[in-house]
Amino acid sequence: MTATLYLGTKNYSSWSLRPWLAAKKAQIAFQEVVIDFDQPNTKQHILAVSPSGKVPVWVHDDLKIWDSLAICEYLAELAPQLWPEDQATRAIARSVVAEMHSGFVAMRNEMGMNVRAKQRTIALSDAAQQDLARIEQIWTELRGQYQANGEWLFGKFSIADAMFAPVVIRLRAYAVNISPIMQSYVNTFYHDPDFQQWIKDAEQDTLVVPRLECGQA
Ligand SMILES: N[C@@H](CCC(=O)N[C@@H](CS)C(=O)NCC(=O)O)C(=O)O
Repeated sequence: MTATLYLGTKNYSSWSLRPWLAAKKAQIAFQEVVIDFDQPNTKQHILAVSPSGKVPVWVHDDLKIWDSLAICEYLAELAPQLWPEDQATRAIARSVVAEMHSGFVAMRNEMGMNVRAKQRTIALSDAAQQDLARIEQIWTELRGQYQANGEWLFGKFSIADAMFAPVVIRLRAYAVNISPIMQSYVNTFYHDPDFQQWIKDAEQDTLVVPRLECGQA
């Protein structure tokens, strides 16, 4: 049986986007099931497939993997090109991935991922601004170092790009100033056919979840 990736509402579910994009870029076959947020039976549906009560979840026969990074690591065992080939480079990639997975809480809370939002006005706390400055530093350093090998953070697409994909959407959703290097990395995503597919799906979805809306249109 083909694997199934259970996702949250595509307009909002940043954690779902990450393994979805990694699997698409690695051309690993899967079917997807979206469980919409904030419906009367949302929790029940998620708990039926996910021990943590959260999405994303990757289900393949008896195997369930219920965390975005754990799913990405599993996908990389099927498709090792999802991590950089060189051991030291791979360690750096894992560092930025871990930093994203465990950090940037202020930015994540104040700039919720919202595909349909465009250049909304937002007042950011100092902590969120520091998160954005750190992201600029990571992207600038990596793009400077690996640009000869391709357009992604480590040249070729890797899990690091999957982990930062929701940030790219946030930078379009909210009116924040970004450097030319950041803008060119954002453009790389919007030219990517797999990423475009997620954007299209999310934009066609009409479900509005008020608690996940941030900023002023
Ligand atoms: N650390 C988890 C976080 C997963 C998470 O927080 N998922 C959110 C959606 S993006 C969720 O399932 N929320 C349940 C809900 O809002 O009902 C991961 O990396 O997968």
